[in-house]
Order: sequence, then C-alpha cells, then structure tokens
Amino acid sequence: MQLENKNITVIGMGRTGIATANFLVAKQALVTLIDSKPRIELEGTVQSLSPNVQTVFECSEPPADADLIVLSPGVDIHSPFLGKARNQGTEIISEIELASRFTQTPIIAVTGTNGKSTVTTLIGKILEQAGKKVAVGGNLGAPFIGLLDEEPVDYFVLEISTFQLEGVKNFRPNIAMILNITPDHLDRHKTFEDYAALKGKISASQTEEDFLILNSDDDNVLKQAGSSKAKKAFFSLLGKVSEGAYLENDSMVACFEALNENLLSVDELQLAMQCQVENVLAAVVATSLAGAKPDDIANAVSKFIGLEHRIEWVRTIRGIDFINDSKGTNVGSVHKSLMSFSRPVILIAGGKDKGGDFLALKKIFKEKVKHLILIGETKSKFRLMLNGSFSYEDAGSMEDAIGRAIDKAEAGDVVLLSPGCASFDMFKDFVERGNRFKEIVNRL
Ligand code: UMA
Repeated sequence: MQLENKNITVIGMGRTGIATANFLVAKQALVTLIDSKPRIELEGTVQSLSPNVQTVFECSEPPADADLIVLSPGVDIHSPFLGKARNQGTEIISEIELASRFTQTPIIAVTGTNGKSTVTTLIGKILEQAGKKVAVGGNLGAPFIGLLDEEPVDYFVLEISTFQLEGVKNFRPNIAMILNITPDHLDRHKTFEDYAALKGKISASQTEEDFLILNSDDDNVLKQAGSSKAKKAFFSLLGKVSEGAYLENDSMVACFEALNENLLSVDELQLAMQCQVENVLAAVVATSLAGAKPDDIANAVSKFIGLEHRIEWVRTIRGIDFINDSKGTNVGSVHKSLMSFSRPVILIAGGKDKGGDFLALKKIFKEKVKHLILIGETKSKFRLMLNGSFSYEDAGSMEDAIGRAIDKAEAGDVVLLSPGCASFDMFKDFVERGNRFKEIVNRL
C-alpha cells in the first residue's frame, strides 16, 4: 500500500489514533488526526505524537480532501459525520485493517463476547513456552499497528473487538477464533444479529489454508461458520470434538489428526482458571494448530494464574471470599462468573448501560445470588427487572457497596463485584473500578 504524500485522516486521539498517526507519518503520509474532544482534555495523550501530525480538536467530520480515513475503535463506522466521505467514495477502514496490510507475519485473532483477553494472553504464554517469539495486543491494550515495530516475530496474537471488525475489509488471520456470542454493545450495534454477524467477520477473508476455531457448545458461534472458507476446529465442555479440544472426566483432551492426548486435569489449573476451562480449551486448540507441543501447552497452562479484574480473588476475611470481576461488563459475563460459584454470592452489580437485557439474569440470580447490591446508573433498570422479587438494595459508592455486602455476608459466602455494565458513570474505566474495589477490600 502506497502512503507517501497521501492525505490520511485518523479519527480519535486515544491509544489507537496516536499509534496510527505516528505509523503513517513514518511512512511519509500527510496525516491529520482529529478528535471531538477539546485540546485541554487530550493534552496528556498528544505528548507522544510525532510533530509532523496535524491535530484538529473539537472536530468530528474528516476534511473533504482525505484519501483515506482510519477509525479508532471508539468511532462508530455508521456515524452521520462520516456520511459525506462515504458518499464521495473515500475509503474508511479500522486500524486493524491498516496494520494487517503492512505485515506478512501469521496472525492469531481472538474474538467473542467474553474471555477474549484471557485467551489471547494465554495463547501468548503458551507460544512463548514453545519457544516462539510473539507480539500480543489489539483490544487487550497495545494497538496492533504499534506491534508492527516488534517484527520479526513468529506470530501476532490479537484480541479483536466488534468495534475493530466494523472497519475490516481484507484482514485475514491465519488462525481466527470465536469464543462465544451473547448480547453486548447493543447501544452501538443496535441488534444482536448485527453484533453476531460482526463477530463472524473475523473469518470473512480467510481461505481454505486458514483455520477458524469455534465453540461447538454455542449455537450463535456455530451460525457464524456458515460462510467461512477456513478449515474448522472446535472446543467443547460438553462433548467430544473430531478436531480440537474437549473436556472428558475433568481432563482436557487435545484431538487432532496426528495427536490424541490427555493434556492435564482441571485441578491442575490455578484456582482462577479452574472456572475458565472453556477459555483454556480454546487456547489449547489455537496453540496446537500453531505447532506447540503438548508438554509446552500443559506446562504454560498449569502456571497461568488468569488476568487481573477477571474473577480475581482479592482476599478472604472471616471465611468470606472477595472476588474482583470488574472486567465483567456485560450480561453474559456476569452469567459466566456466577456459574463458577457453588457458594452463596453477594453480588455488586450495575454501572453504565450498554443496552444489556438484564431479564436474562433473573433465573441465575435466583439460583446463585443471596443478595444484590446495586451501583451506578442502571439501578432503576435492574429494579424494574427484579420487580420486587429479589433481595436487593442500592449503594451510593463502591465503599458503601462493600460495607453493605459485609453486613449481609456470612462465612462461606462470596462477595463478587461483577457489574454487567460499563464503568464510565463512576470510574475512568474497568481497571480503576476494579482497583478501587481491591483497595477498599484490602483496607478492611
Ligand atoms: N472519539 C472521537 N469521535 C468519536 C468517538 C471517539 O473523536 O466519534 C475520540 C474520543 O474523544 C477519544 C478517542 O476517540 O479521545 C478514543 O478512541 P478509542 O475509544 O478508540 O480509544 P483507544 O484509546 O484508541 O482504545 C481503543 C479501544 N477502545 C475501545 O474500543 C472503546 C481499547 O479497548 C483498546 O485497548 C485500544 O484501542 C487498543 O487496541 C478498550 C475497550 O473498552 C479496552 N474495548 C471494548 C471492550 O473490550 O468491551 C470493545
């Protein structure tokens, strides 16, 4: 792709926009980086920007002379301010698409509603154990375009969100994976069908030489395989698969043409991963296809302690376990977290609404949740769903919520922060929310 002297507009001055603008300038493009926020709010971020990038603040619409527009994930590709450019025929792509046009290195791409970050990280760890050089990032934190500086590597291992998939055209991972699909981000993608179809887009440019790994226990995932040309591999908690990995009598089995091996049992996993076996199986399939040996896989998997803010044990006080699942920002993730506890749960939930259907939680709440403590903007939406049928109360802050949880909890209970919502109504992000929870719990 020829970039020299091309007018390129990058939208969004976050991590992605900055990395993209710097990359494009280094390729001699004429880069304009725009953001809807005022300069004062972005002062800290723009410090790492090349001086050759022209910045425009408080601006949404790209200039009319742009030859190419690159979107940050936070920018909705259907935004009305992109209408003129689209009508003019200007190409609009995501940073993931742009980066993929500049590398021949094999890509392992992980998407799904929940577990993406964990699986992406674990794949990286296993491949390192197997002696491969990897660069790990994407939605996980380090933008793909910035990872290109780390070449030569054997693999890019990328977490990919639907926000990023909106703007892909020829992005072609050698190994792609869809972990699960439950409703999320419906404030942006409008319908569940649109959201699910975007997940399927991860395989749209794959060929017969590539692999698509699917969760065979999830019908919404399997539906996305229909139009994919890639070879299929599977993982399952519920039954044997012909090509992939599955759970049998508490043992994880990898099963491929030249391999049928019991890798390790669930109790050999670290505590936080024992309730994320599905994620482990997914990583086993991807890394087996990438050439990792069973011993390396078992070794790396048994050492992996999971991710911060994802079903993270914080402390036990008087027999009450405090668990931080701040990264649980949608209904499906709360469901998955609750499923992993067999003890009564005092749940702290709520935050900024992403259009989730809380009604889908009613059944599992009745089975698993002893008492619910509501925080954030979604309090009334939760209340409406519960309709007086359930023991709950409101809290004004995280400190208040934890105090109320302790009042209700007894030895043997779990106090779980798993909000099922975004954090932006009360915190900068889910990391700040989880850290606040841990800080308060550790001070008790
Ligand atoms: N902006 C505009 N116009 C718009 C929308 C946004 O100018 O119409 C500007 C904002 O004012 C802001 C900038 O865009 O200054 C932010 O861009 P961004 O939201 O894309 O943020 P980045 O810092 O580039 O982070 C993005 C991902 N963010 C989102 O998807 C919202 C990060 O995922 C990702 O780690 C990073 O790229 C590197 O790849 C975060 C996330 O919440 C963790 N992802 C969602 C999730 O996991 O659920 C999908």
